[in-house]
Amino acid sequence: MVVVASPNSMIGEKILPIDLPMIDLSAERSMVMKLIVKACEEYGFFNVINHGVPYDIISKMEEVGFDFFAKPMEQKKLVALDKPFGYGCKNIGLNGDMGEVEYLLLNANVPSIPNDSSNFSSAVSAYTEAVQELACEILELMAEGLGVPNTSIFSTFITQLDNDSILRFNHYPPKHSNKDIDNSNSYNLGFGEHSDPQILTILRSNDVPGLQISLQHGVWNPVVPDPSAFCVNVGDLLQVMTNGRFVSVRHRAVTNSYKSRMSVAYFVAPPLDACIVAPSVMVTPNRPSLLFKPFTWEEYKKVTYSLRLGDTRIHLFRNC
Ligand code: GA4
Repeated sequence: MVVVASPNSMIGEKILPIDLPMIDLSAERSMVMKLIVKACEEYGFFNVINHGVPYDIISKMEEVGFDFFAKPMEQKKLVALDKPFGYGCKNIGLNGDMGEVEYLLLNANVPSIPNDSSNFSSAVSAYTEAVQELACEILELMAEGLGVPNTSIFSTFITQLDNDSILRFNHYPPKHSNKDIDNSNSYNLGFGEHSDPQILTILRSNDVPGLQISLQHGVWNPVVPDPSAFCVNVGDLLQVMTNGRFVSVRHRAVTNSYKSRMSVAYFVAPPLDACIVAPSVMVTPNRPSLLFKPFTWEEYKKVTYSLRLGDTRIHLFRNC
């Protein structure tokens, strides 16, 4: 078990709950664009409601996800796909990171598991298609809100058939099965602090808390879970493509609850050969030159996988 000291006693670490901006996608478009841009600049995270993803698609996905994790370990371990895909327990990535989590990592374009005797693949495909559509809409709102002339500049990466998007189911065990025995503020680390390397992440979780974001070094902001919303966050590539205007904020997941938490993250990634560079409109008097050198997603991904989970990588691509 990976036990981390109590947040209250951990030297230099503060816990400060926040309410993320809650954006109603059914509201007036020009207002939605502005709110999204503001949230991406200030928090790198926001929640969306009235997102158009049907409730039954979400609940079927949740059901097959929980059914999968309820299987015996020997069966789950059989889902061993090409690295980094497949089932994993406690080992995160390829360089020795560990956490109190089990997960299933899938190619979002083929979100299936071998010997699928349940409705797993059909439920997960329906979910992925719906969330992909939502991601396209949000990326278009962002481009429009930023005043980028080509409003599909970001969303086009997902509509390309060879996009490298992935889907991750994370299952965090409860810290204790009985809330009465837990009077401490201590927590276990489910998924250690990191930023997401891709363009955008669309996360859905059940009603169990665990996600924390860090808006300031040494301060952790727990996010209140809302199963009717999606939690959206900026990834490293979007920070680069907005010339640093949007921020890819570090976050982590802790397991301090008495109930299991399941989150499902859709990570929007471009094709491997996509060139990542900010459009010229992002060079402004406030940001008079390109902060990052152009690179391909393949180059960035290679660096990501060569480092540890908590390492920062974006600065390796900064212009001097
Ligand atoms: C963090 C975001 C996604 O979960 C992920 C993770 C990936 C993995 O679990 O294989 C990484 C991590 C994530 C960043 C650093 C590297 C790669 C584990 C790790 C130590 C699927 C991703 O794309 O990057």
